[in-house]
Order: sequence, then structure tokens, then C-alpha cells
Amino acid sequence: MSELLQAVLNSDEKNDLRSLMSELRLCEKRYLLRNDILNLYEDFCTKHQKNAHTQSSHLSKLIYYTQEIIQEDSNLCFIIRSKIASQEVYLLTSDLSIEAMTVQDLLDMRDRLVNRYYPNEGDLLEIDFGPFYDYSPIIRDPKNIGKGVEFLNRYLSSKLFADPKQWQESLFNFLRLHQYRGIQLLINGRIQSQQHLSEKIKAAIAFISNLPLYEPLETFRLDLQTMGFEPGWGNTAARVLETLNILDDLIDSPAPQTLETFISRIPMIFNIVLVSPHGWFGQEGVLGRPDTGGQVVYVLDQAKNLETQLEEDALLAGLGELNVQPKVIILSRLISNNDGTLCNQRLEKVYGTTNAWILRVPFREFNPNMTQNWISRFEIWPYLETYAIDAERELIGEFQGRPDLIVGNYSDGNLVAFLLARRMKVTQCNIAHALEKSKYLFSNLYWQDLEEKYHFSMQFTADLLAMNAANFVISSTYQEIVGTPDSIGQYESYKCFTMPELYHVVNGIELFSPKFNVVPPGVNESYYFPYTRNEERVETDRLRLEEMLFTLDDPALIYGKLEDPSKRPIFSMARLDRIKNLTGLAECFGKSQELQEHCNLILVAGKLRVEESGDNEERDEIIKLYQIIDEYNLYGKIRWLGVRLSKTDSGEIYRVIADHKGIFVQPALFEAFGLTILEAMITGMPTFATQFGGPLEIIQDKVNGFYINPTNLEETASKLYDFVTKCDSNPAYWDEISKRGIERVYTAYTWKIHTTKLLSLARTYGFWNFISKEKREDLLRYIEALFHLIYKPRAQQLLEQHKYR
Ligand code: UDP
Ligand code: LCN
Repeated sequence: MSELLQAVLNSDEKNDLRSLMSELRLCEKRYLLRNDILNLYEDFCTKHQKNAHTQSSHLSKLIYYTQEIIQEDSNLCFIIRSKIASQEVYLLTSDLSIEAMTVQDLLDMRDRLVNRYYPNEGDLLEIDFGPFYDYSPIIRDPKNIGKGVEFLNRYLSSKLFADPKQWQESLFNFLRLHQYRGIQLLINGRIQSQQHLSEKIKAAIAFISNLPLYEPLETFRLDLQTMGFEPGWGNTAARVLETLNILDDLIDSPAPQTLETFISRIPMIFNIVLVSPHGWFGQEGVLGRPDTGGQVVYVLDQAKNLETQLEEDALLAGLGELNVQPKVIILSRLISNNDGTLCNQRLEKVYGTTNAWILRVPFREFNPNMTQNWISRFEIWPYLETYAIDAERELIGEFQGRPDLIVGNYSDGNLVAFLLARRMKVTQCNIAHALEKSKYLFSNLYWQDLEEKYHFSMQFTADLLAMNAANFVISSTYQEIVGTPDSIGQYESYKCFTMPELYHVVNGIELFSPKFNVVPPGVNESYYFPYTRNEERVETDRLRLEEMLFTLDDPALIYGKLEDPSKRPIFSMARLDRIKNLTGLAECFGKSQELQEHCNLILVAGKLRVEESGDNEERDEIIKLYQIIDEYNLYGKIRWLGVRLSKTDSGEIYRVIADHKGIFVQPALFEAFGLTILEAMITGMPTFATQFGGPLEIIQDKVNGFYINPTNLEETASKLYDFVTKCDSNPAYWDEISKRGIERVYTAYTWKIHTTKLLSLARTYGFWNFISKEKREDLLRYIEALFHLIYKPRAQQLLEQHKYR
């Protein structure tokens, strides 16, 4: 029984609840989301002169934790989330009795609400992944969700303790496995058993202890070999000794930290695939196009940094003499009608790397009108299975074998990663970037109405399959997995939902599984660095961008002439998506005379004219921005740059704004992570970012940046104004926040941190797979069945439609 509901009913607040229920019944909406509930309750409290503060009463607390209320007849269904990652559902009848509802009851009720409930026609398919997680380790405390690998290391070391003999045997077998292009690594046939290994380790330790610390491996490699050890332990006597000592400790007294350190040193990853099929994927001229944003930036930077890290690891492991060449391939789509990009090129080297490539594989030509052109991410579902088959062949050719790790990006990339990993028997990692399900309100409940435009039935199915199939998932923030105390996470939204007339998901994902790990991205430090590092800045770029930002008169590219270019700039840069809400920022600026007196607003937003855009949302936003400028008479106070900046320019543009002691505002209605926030902060700009989504974890409010609520324009304007006036009277305050922002990025958001952690995860999950003999086959078979029975027929239908486009 819900403690919160019960507490209200047992107190004299029972009558308040009764009155609230009658107000709810007057409300037109049958389905109230948290914001509706809070607003309604606030009005209710004002009307009845009550305190709406969460802690003020049981009822306020209940309301605070209620995520949704559904009204049916005279009953109310309360969906209460009093703890992160768990929900309880209760039916409250008009006579105030309470009944717990099952997930099935809830999903049926939701179907009834949209008139899509047909009990006489038999049950709907129920998707339940719950039983497959019954035999795998599960995290208990929600605050440890997202720290999967730490949990797994603790779990594995306690297993090692519990049955040392069996586990040592597995460890021995694991160490025998590793090879690079047919060359044996770590141990050779001279070591034939676990017992033998223990003895040899001690002998090797004794031998190496007598060598000078910095003795290079080459000088004693043959001695090691005769003892049964091959390269892979280290590049110097000190490193080999350290690694062998760690293994020795691990065998005698396993501890989580020792296990992690040891596994992280095992040379088992040389070839990696990063899958990112949709959109334009390239190094020039692709950003800011539909479907091409931060994901491309992220994957390119990740590829470069993974290569560097793999090279460093291989050298440290002592594989220098073997001429090891790690390879990273970004697998994307080949688009023949390339529109000036290099997307029609099969292979493109990633700048600044020795062996990282973009490999583009075309979609099969079902209808050249479609498949030779860019296809929106919402439309590409029919092409992915055959794409995976073709890509497998190409990857094997490029790697001369299988890769060691496959990383998927976004729903489509993750599905392809699953198909490839399954066929090639390779570890699969998923990265969502953003999950569409929570981005669009009621996207599952009304999927049928939205299907023609968005095809969510395939996307959500693909998400379910890929996230369950993945060996591990990395997210950029904790809240991407399970949200915050008052909002549900993106993965959490897959836990239980209805797709009316298609299926019910009663348990879509185990949020407490150790597969989830928070590993945020970094920022490319060669483009984005503090504005104070003058020696690294190019003066001609600075001058050109300074002019472009403040004074250049070029109506083809820039709208607006500043009356007083010396005012403090408020700056933002994003695609003109509705959700990025640049128009909200313009409106906030428009509503505040005070801000306008002190500041100019400068926006970099890709396009200036409706005719230049092929995207409906973008066109709407362009029209809206002009309307706002006109309505609030922002002429002379705003500059709108309709340009797509190269990386070099975007780095420098932030710095030029910082030279002018400007501020960066990221006003998105929701932002999964927000790379521009890292970029602005590292260049030294005080940053104000949306409180909805990832920025909540990047920024520490009032310490190294500020949160804004972009739906509250007055409050946002006054936060900006307060800061600006404070800086006017005390310029050191700007410097202080600027410095702390820079520090924040360097300590928590670098690619070095990201790749070290990612590779350590890949090794640990690879080890875990091997050692635990985790029985995943039944889960994978279930996933395959869903793929064939639900996903494929729908994809086939869409393909038929595409044939006539
Ligand atoms: N960007 C750019 N030039 C532009 C607009 C954006 O280089 O004209 C880059 C920006 O610097 C950032 C990325 O595009 O690296 C946007 O990523 P973010 O995560 O902020 O948002 P997304 O577009 O992925 O939603
Ligand atoms: C997609 C988004 O929406 C952004 O919030 C992220 O920063 C970007 O991908 C990179 O992960």
C-alpha cells in the first residue's frame, strides 16, 4: 500500500484530497503529467489558502511524487515515483478507497484512454525482459546505478574468493586466449595449468626484481618467453613486474580494485567499430544539417582519442616490437548524392590519426530515389538489416578479421551494432546520445497517429532490442538512465509502456543491471581551449570572427546591425530545432528591457531564410525568430548569423565572445547532454544552461555556471541580468566563474578520462562474459524473435511505401 496515499487518508488532509479530486474531475485533461499536476495543485492551494511546499503536508508530498494522474470515470489512477527508478500505481475511487494496480492494469487503462482497448479480441503481446535478468547480478541502491563496472568488479572478486579453484582456472583459460594477428600474447604453451601459472609468476617476479627498473622489454623478452610469458605484461622491467605482482595478488587475495587494474592492462582490444549510420557523417560541411549535430562531433572525437589510447596501451603493454597498429573504424552510410560533402566516399581517413577511418557502406538500392539520397533518421529502418550484412563483409575486409568491440550510436546504430555483434560474436556497447521516446510527449501512446511521420513503432522496438542485447551501455549522465528525483530517465521510460494495438511492455529494461555505466564525453581540446591562451590563437581568425560577430554587413549571411557593439554579448549557438529553443532565448531577451540596455544578443543558428531549409521544424523556428524580433523591436540589439561554422571557427568564436566578457546561454527545452556547454565552459565563458537534462550534471549551479529554467522567461532574464550587473560592478566575478568553468571541464570532461574508462569497461565486460559464462543465449534468442516478428514486418511495410517515393 502506498505510504504516501495512506498517510493522507489517515490524516485530516483526507478532505483536502477529496476537494482536490473534485477539482481534478473538472479539469478537461484526462491524462495529467507532472507539470499539469503541480500547476493544478498550486492553483488549488492558492484558492484554499494552503501551503503547496513539498514538506508542508502529506498531500503536498504525495503530489510532489506523483508523476501522472489518469482519470477514468470517477476514479483516479496515481502513478507515484517516490524513489528513483521505481513506481507504484494506485487506483483511488470516489469513496476514497485505494487499490494497487498491476502494470498490466495500468497499460490497459492507458489503452482505454485512447480508445484502443479490445479485451474481446484476446490479449496483446506482452514484452517482458525481466526473467532474463533473474540470474545476473543486480545493483541494490539506486544511487549506484550507472556505476556498473565497479559493482561488477566487487561481485567478480567476491566470486573469486568464494570458489578460488574454479575461478583461478577460468582466469588461466582467459589469459591463454589473447593473440594479435596470430601472435600469442601473455602466456604460451609452457604454462599448462593454473597451478603452473602461479609458480611461474613467482619465478618471473623473482627474476625481474633483479633487473634495473627501466630495462626495456626487448632485453629480457626471450628469458620471459622460456618461462612461459609472452609480450603483453609491460614495456619495461618495472611495468612487467608491477603487472605480474597485481596478478599474483589477484590469485591470492582478490580485491575489486586489483581486479580492475589488472583487467585494464590486458591487451585484448585492438580493433574497434563505431556505428553511426544515419545523417551526414563527415569531417567537413556536415554539421548543422538535419540529423547531424553533436553525435558526429562526439563519434569523431571518440574515434581519434580511442586510437591514441589504444596505441598508448599497446606500447605500455610491451607490444611495440610486434608492430601493433590499432584500428578504429567509424561505420556510416555512403550517400551518392553527396551535396558537396565527402559522404559519397567509401573510405576517408580521420584527420590527425594514423589508423582511424570513416568507412561508408551504402544502403542497398531498393529505390535509388531514396537510397542514393540523405534519408531522415525517422525513415531508415527498412535498410538496416541488409546494411548490417553488407557492413560485416566490409569490416572483415578492412580489419582482416573480426573487430574486438562494436559501439553503436543512437537507435539505428545500436540496432546495427546488435546485428553485427550477434553475427560476429563480439562485445557490444550502446550509446544513445538521445532517446527519442522521452523527447516527444506521449510518443508511444499516440504512436499510430505519429507513425506516418516518425515511425516510432520501429524505433522503440529497435531501442528495446539493442539496449537489452548490449553487453554494456554507456550514458553521458546519470539522469539519462534514471532521471532525477522528480523526473524519469530516458532509459527508465522504456521500463513499462504501451504501444496500443501493437504490444505492452511490462518490463522493458533492468535499470539496476550493471550493464549501465556513466561515461561522459570530453571536448576537443585542440579546437576548444581557454580564451586566455593567446599564444595558441590565430590573430587573423580572431579579427575575422570579431568582425563577423559584431560589425560585418553581409545580409546574405548575417541579420541585424548592432547599435552599440560594445555592449556585453549574450551568445548562443545551436541548430534551429524547436527543442533547442533559441526562439525562447530571443523572447526572454525581448521581454527584458534591462537586459537589452546592458547586452546584445548574438545567435549562431545555421540559416536565415525559410527557403534555405528543407525541414519543417527549422522553417517554423526561422519564422518565429523574425516574429519575435519584430514583436519586441529588437532591431539594433540582435545579430543572427546564418552560418555553419567549421570547428576552428566555432572554437575561436567562443573565445572572441569571452574576450568581450560575454556569456553563453543554452536555452533548450530539453538537452540530453549538450556539447556546446562543455565547449563554452572550456573556452572560459560563464555559462547558463537549461536545467532540463544533462547540463544539470555538467554544471554545479552558481559554482562554475548557472541553471536556467527556459520555460520561465522572466526568471531566466533576471538571472542573466543579475549576473551581468554583478559583473559590471565587480569584473572579478566574471573571471571567477570563467576560471571555475574551465577547471570543471578539465577535471571531469576530457576525452582522456572517457577513453580510459570506455576501454576499461570493454575489457571488463569481455572478461565477465568469458568468465561468468553468463547464459545470454536465451535472451538473445528472445530478442531475435522480436526482431523477426515485430520489427521486420513493419520495416518491410515501410520499404514498400518507399518504393513509390
Ligand atoms: N556546431 C558547429 N557549428 C555550428 C553549430 C554547431 O560546429 O554551426 C557544433 C557545436 O560546436 C557542437 C555540436 O555542433 O559541437 C552540437 O552538439 P550538442 O551536443 O550541443 O547538440 P546536438 O546538436 O547534438 O543536439
Ligand atoms: C545528442 C544530443 O542531443 C546532445 O545533447 C549530445 O550532447 C550529443 O548527442 C552528443 O552525445
